Amino acid sequence: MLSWQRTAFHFQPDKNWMNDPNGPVYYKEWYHFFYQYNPNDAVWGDIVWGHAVSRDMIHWLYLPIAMVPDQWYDANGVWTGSATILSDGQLVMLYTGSTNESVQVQNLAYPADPSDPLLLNWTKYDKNPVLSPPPGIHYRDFRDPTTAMLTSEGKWRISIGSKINKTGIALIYDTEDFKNFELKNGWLRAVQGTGMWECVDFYPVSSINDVGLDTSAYGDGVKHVVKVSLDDDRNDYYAIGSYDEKLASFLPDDVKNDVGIGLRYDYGNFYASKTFFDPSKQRRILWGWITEYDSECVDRTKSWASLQGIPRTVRLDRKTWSNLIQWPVEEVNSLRLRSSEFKDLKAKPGSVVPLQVETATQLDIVAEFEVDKEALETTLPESDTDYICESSGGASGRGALGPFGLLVLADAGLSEFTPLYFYVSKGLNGSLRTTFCSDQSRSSVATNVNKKVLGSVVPVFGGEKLSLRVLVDHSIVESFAQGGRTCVTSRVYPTRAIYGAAKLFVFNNATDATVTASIKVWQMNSAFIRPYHPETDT
Ligand code: DQQ
Repeated sequence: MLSWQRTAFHFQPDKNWMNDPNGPVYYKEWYHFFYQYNPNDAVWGDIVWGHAVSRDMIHWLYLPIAMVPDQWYDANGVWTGSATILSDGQLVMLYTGSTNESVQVQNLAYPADPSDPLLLNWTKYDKNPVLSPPPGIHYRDFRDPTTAMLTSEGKWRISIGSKINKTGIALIYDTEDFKNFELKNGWLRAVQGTGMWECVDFYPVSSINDVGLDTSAYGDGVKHVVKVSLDDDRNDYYAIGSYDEKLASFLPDDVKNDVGIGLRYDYGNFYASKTFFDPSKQRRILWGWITEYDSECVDRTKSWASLQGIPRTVRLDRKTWSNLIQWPVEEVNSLRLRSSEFKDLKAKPGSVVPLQVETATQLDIVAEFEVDKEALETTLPESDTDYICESSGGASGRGALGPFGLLVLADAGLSEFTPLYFYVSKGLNGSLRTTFCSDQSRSSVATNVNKKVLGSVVPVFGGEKLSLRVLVDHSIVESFAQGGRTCVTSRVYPTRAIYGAAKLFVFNNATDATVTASIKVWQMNSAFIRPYHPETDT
């Protein structure tokens, strides 16, 4: 049923429900990926830790379930947690258990056999829970421990998300053994009005080069990122700033972009994300859960729900200094097959230009757009400089200098299509502002799916062309604008633009400017994602 919606190179279980990424880690030459999983249904519930391993984060082997709710302290679910590799190479896992009375507590688990590269068996510490909600914290508002980082005193420090009234907070604990913890005074950060902070992530990024940093890196040339998943609006927000290790507190560089009120990893569908440091390639990798935008009833019909985004490298943008750069891991390029190239293609105002590619359901697209210089100079300032994707009317609303971009997962008659577009607007002072949007309003003739226009402003420097990378995989479209400064993930459910009927177009709906596009399109192979067979897979 609805088999054309199934993705081909994104990680998802063979059936049923999946949500948050848990404890991603590189261990004995394997990438381990754990995830919130319901083994019994295609909706949330009965949560266990699913487990898969990979050599390259693209091809996966499903392993047996790693942890199930078999103790009073996780009877209502083995919820989200994180891995920490200790200085001697030992691996520890902290996770939230929802107890038999639905109290949120933190538990310790570790590999039953640390010499097993596949980490097939897990032992839960016999004195769990190691942490219960402290005074003043509601018993259902205490979850999702972070990967630990070392303090200058040689202790391990973790953060746990919570809230007090409507103020989102990140509690801080220090520990020497992951069994006994000391609650620090104050919070890593607290922001009024942001509600419950789920899945806090806290990590360093280099301000001197593009190399990823170990989670404990601190000092000169290091900035810090705090990410929270806001339960109230189900989006992932981050802030870049400074971390005072002695005070155990984080200060954003720009309070307007404080934690939970400013920047988002992704302006589409992306939640409960988590990063980890990959020592094999000196990079920080970001995993994010992509939910469904259809109904539970349909999910049950197709017998699966949700997938993980393509893992992304994440680093500081050392051109803007104000945002992160996210980019699909380089390993995804190994799926590229045949390519088609379209150079200096002119799209006149009001035009739609078909691109001759084979099937257009599994693609990696790299595109550059240049707006006619004369139009940029002569266009009169507009009043709508604060173009907002959500309220813009999408790709059919016309301005002098936009929208223009691609139509993906489109059928020949354009009864279904998903525009990914830039919109350039000129302010009264002559300055240009660029927005990137993904318009789901006409992705499907089905009525019971999300039809929002998603996106946000994207920083563009003088001399830069507008650039876009898009991964299309049947029912997911991941867009990385301007090298990964602004990212938007859409779930779309075409009913006609499927299999061989799916096409790709360039469009320009600006009224005053011709756009020149150069585009390279690769057909993408499917990833191997299958169960592990001990006899043949060792
Ligand atoms: N999902 C987990 C929680 C977490 C939430 C439960 C975020 O630990 O807060 O499945 O999606």
